[in-house]
Amino acid sequence: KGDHGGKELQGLQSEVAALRKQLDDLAVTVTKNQNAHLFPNGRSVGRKIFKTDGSQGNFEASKATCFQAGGQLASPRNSSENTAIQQIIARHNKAAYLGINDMQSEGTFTYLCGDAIVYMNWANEEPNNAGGKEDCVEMYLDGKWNDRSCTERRLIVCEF
Ligand code: 293
Ligand code: CA
Repeated sequence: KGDHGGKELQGLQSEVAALRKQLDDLAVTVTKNQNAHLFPNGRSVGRKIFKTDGSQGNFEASKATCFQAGGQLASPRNSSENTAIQQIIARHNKAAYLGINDMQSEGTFTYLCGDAIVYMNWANEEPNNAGGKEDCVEMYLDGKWNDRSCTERRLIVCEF
C-alpha cells in the first residue's frame, strides 16, 4: 500500500482548508448583507431581527402584514429587544402595536402563540383597559407600553 493513506490524508487536509476559506468568505458576505438590509429600518438582537416597512395599520392588519412577510408582529421578550423596537419607532415618530394582547382573558397578556408574557414595560398606570375595550398593546416612542384599542392606526414593526 505504501503511503497511499498519506496522500489521501493530504487530499482531505487541503479540502478542509478550502472549505474553511469558503466559510470565511460566506461569513463576510452574510455580515455585509445583514448590515445592508438592516439599514436603516431594522435592528438585530441576538438571532432576532426587527424591521418596519414604514407602513401602518390596525392590529389585525399589522399582524397579517408580518405573517405574510414570513415573520410576526414584534414581540419583545427582554429589554434589549424592547430597545431595538423603540429605536425603530422613534426613527419613524410613530407608535406600534406589539404581538401581545389580552383578548383571550381580560388582564392576562399573552404573545400571539398564547403563552403568557415573560417581560413587560408598562407606562405608569398601565394597563388600565380604558373604556373597557383595550385588548391590544402599543409601544410609545419612549419604549413604554400602553394597552390600547386594537383599531388604531400604528407603525407596522415585524420580527423575523
Ligand atoms: C386614560 C387615562 C390616560 C391614559 C389613557 C391610556 C389609553 O385616558 O392617562 O394615558 O387612558 O391608557 O390607552
Ligand atoms: Ca391604556
